[in-house]
Amino acid sequence: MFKYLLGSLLISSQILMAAPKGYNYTEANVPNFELPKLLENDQGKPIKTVDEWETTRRPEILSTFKEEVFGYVPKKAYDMSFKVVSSEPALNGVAIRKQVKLTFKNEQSQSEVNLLIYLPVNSQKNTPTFLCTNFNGNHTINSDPGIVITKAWVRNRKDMGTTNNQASEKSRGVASSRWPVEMILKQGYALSTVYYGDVDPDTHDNFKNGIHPLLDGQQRPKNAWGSISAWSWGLSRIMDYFETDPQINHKKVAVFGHSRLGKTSLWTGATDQRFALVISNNSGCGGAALSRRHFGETVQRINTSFPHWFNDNYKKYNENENACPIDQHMLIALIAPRPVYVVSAVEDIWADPRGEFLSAKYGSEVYQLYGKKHILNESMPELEKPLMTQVGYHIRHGKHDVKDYDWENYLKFADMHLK
Ligand code: GTR
Repeated sequence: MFKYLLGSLLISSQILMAAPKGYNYTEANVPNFELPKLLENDQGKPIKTVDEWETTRRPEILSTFKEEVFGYVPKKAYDMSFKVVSSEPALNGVAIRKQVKLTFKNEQSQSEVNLLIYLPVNSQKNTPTFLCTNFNGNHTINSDPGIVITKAWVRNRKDMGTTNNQASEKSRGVASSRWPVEMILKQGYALSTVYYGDVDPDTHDNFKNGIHPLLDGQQRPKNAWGSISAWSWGLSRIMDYFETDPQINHKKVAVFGHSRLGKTSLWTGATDQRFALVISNNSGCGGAALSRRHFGETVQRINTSFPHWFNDNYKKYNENENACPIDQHMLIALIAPRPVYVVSAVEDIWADPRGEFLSAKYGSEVYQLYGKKHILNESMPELEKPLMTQVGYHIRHGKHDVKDYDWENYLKFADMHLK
């Protein structure tokens, strides 16, 4: 009994930690709302065919997301070059560790992004890959001593031995619980990863760091890109690189991200149709969760805590979600007909698991239009009972994190669609 009580105390303190006070965590308090219609254009005309979706409605929704939420990427010219820095056996011989430097340059500035690729030793040609953003540097995903340590800005964290916003040897492998590299390789996939801070450090400095000096002009309009859009831009540049690398099958790239990086993977899938499969892990507000539910994190809160993630127009919808011409089910729909997998964790109430499920469900309307298997008629599944059609969803035990259980299912889902 005592053990049980202690357990539930621990769990509730974890929930509280991850779920700030003063927000709604009660289903009964979710307001009534009407979602903007996917299959009706801005003039109220019904969208009945794939052709109408692709030529009118999809472009409408995509530009609304750019205008009102994530922002436009500036149209400035730059040169891009790729350099394979190293390629050698690693992880006790099960992998080839390849590291690639992407350089971007114009008259304004120069910027570098470092890509780490683990290829299965027995599959080094035309290999499908997961492309994943990571939170703390490539060197944190595995204790492999050969991984280059990022020189970019990192968050100061005692547990990671980071001071003065610089990473060090101490943080090698600290995030390895989220990265079952061997499991992924064994199933015939490469694992490619990039530190998101290489593209744009996640600290608000009025867009002076990362890729911004290369592409931004003097003035930033209200619809200028925020950091999520910048991180996505970086993933698209890595896709440009993949198109030149015969070791990677660029037609079979699954883009994956957790939390803010799950928001990023969804936006990447929406903006760049070269990505074959999209995975959002615990992406929450501004990701898979429906904003109109006002459950857990809200638009106002996210725009206040992270004013640099979205564009300035998005702030119009602080405590005013119903005025927004889109909601997040439309982000899922932009990925159609490509497979998309949305994942929640039951204790991650800040991210609104039910809202994440409902986006996948309602976004399915467009998958249905394509004649793909979808989850439009499903109700929220029980814990650890994944739904896997062209649209996938699962909710697992535990908190805001990435677990082996999640990866086991990503691999199943990828096998279903990419093999
Ligand atoms: C939280 C934020 C969430 C989520 C998370 C993360 O603080 O409120 O939207 O993005 O950070 O990325 O870990």
